[in-house]
Amino acid sequence: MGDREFSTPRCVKTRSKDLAVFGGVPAFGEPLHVGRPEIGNRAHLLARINDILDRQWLTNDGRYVQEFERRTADLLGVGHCIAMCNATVALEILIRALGLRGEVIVPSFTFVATAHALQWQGITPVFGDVDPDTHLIDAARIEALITERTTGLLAVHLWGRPCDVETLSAIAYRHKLELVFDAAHAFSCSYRGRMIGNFGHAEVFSFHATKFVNTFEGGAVVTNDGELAARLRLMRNFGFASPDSVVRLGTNGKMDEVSAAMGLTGLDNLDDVVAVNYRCYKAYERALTGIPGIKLLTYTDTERANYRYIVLEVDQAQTRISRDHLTQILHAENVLARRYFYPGCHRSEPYSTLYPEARRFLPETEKLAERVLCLPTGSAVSADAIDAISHLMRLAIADGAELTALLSRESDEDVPVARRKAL
Ligand code: T4K
Repeated sequence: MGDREFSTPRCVKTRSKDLAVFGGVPAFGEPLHVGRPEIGNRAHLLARINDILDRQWLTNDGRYVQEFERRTADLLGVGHCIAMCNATVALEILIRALGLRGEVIVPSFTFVATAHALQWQGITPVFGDVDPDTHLIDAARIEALITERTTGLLAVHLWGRPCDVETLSAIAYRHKLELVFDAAHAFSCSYRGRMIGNFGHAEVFSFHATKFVNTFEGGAVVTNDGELAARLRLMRNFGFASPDSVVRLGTNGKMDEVSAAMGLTGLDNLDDVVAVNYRCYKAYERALTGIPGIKLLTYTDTERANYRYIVLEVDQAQTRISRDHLTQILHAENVLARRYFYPGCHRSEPYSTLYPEARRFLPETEKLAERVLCLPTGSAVSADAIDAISHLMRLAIADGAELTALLSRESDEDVPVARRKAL
């Protein structure tokens, strides 16, 4: 697994007055991040980087990028992998290569890059609501959004869980729309036993540092359409067909060699990372069981998953403490939980100004944006840390109403001490 950095809790708290938000000692001495990168075998990575330096070939379709593309395509059983500098640029190049224009239907409950990739090219993202159980775009509501300007569907396999590909494909076919997937989270995941990467016209992965396999920064388009793949290769390299021949408009979307070396090291390590993530997921499942108002998003055992995200929903009606106050409490304990994907693209700029009415049509997105919380996982998080995080949540929820009252109160005094005295 390479370097492990288990963060051990330094104390177990039994009373909510000892929480760090009230001035107590933080349960963890070091911050526990969501999205901590997996480094893999450092010696193998450094050997590859040394080889790159010795060869003096640093970028522009080098041998490590080619190997990364080949191994990725083999792993997914897909015809073509075109590695890029990040997933946002990969989405932009793909959207342009397919000639999308007008309006494209996309979920709002996603990282803002999904919508930006469209808007950046003058395409209107039309936000579709999500299914409250899966957090994925609700296929049943898509047809109502289609107009004569709609040219495509850009669905997102959020948290690595597969969209309803079959229904989306049928809609796309019926309305002659391009179907593409933002598969940023879904590397090494499957839909009905087939690897993600094989669906729609093309799919886009992210290999950002925070992702399941990382290349520091990086992304890729994968597709089974050879003609599209050739176009994408030209477009990611300024349109160069050969050294002196530019045959179309292009940009610089290339992945460099050191990034590919990191990606290859990640591919070597892939099964170990899945095993670690799975253990963490199961440990959270056990530890969170029975906490009222806390629901852990589940992965289907019949599909291949990477278990990269631990996603909770906080139902304040039961916890009597909001997701945001819970986040505040965890942060004070050095557990840097994240509110992905708050507040939703439609409430972020430029969309909230351009489409101020969007929220009225996105009730499930609005609810989820208030409820979802992602917890730290992966090889940097030990079983003890998971127990401690779950224990902190249990403690906070047991006194939910009192803590809500205290945390909502503003004071000019030393706030943590004043709050502690009040308990
Ligand atoms: N589509 C979807 C559905 C996506 O989720 C994303 C990216 C994209 C498209 C676009 O992919 P790229 O163009 O990025 O390839 C982070 C990532 O920057 C972003 O890639 C990712 N999604 C998103 C979900 O998370 P932020 O704004 O949350 O990043 P930041 O800096 O707050 O870091 C996140 C957490 O990771 C923190 O807890 C710190 C930790 N971290 C981060 C880095 C960079 C580390 O521990 N080490 C690190 O090196 O967006």
